Amino acid sequence: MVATDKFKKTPQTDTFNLSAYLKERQQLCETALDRAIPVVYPEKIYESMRYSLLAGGKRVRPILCLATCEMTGGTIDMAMPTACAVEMIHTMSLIHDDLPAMDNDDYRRGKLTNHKVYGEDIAILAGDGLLAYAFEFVATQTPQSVPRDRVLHVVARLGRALGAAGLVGGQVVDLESEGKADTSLETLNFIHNHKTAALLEACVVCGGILSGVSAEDLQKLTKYAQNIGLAFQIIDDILDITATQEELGKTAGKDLKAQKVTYPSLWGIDESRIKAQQLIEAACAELDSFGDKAQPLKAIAHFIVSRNN
Ligand code: GRG
Repeated sequence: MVATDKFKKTPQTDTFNLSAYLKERQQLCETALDRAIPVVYPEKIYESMRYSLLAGGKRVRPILCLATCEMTGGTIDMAMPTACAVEMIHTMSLIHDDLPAMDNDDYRRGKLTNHKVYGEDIAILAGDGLLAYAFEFVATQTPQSVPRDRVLHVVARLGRALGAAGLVGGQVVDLESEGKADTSLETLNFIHNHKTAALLEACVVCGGILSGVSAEDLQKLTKYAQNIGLAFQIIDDILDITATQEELGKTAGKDLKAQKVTYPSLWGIDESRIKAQQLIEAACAELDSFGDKAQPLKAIAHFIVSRNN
């Protein structure tokens, strides 16, 4: 995908041009993802996997993984296979989330959803294919210069983030909460800490694991990521109310229709924005000890609350 102007509202500082940084990183990720999955027999499944994977998301997750690895002394090459894997996993979760049995959506990333184009059977399998390939890709494509125990650690960390202790668990409670106006803040936090924040956390933490960070720094990265993860979801909830279908690339106003309790439904839009901003400030404070090297991750955190899609 050609880098678009989707980051044009990104905040700038005198010393760090986030728009340029994001566009460059986005392009690196697009190229790597395109190369990662060639179309071979049986073509239909590879085409279906590529249809959603290359449909032009913001690539926040792989960029977080690359940025963390670099900030902590590693290189883009060390982290690129894991960065591709987290985008494959994220994409599979979107494909399954959009299925009629779950959120039942017709549009995603500005295009018809996978099951609308390929049918439910192939969409389920495309998600399964992306999930399995993500782990294969990390295990086989991470450069040999990265010690194998780090690769094993990444595989385990990703697995934990996705299963019943992570995305899957969050999705289950989300499905159970639909239409329940008495969903508590505690339940809402559980849903989004698992459904959204767990993968964002894994992206950051895995970037650090690949470069071999200390346990102390891993703890700081974890706190940074948990804070941006929750802020990401608060903004997602706000955008569902305030943004158009064109801006979002998916159906807008779905939470209200599904009678879902959201952060803005509990706190109002203004208060939700304040809370998201506070989470971003707390996230950035965790990175102070990394000095100037933390500029990209801090700027990405601010982008998360200023984005319009
Ligand atoms: C992972 C095994 C496994 C199963 C998936 C369906 C499911 C279980 C979980 C749902 C997870 C989900 C869809 C969470 C929502 C996360 C979210 C805020 C998505 C939007 O992310 P953006 O804005 O989207 O980064 P783009 O398109 O830019 O990548």
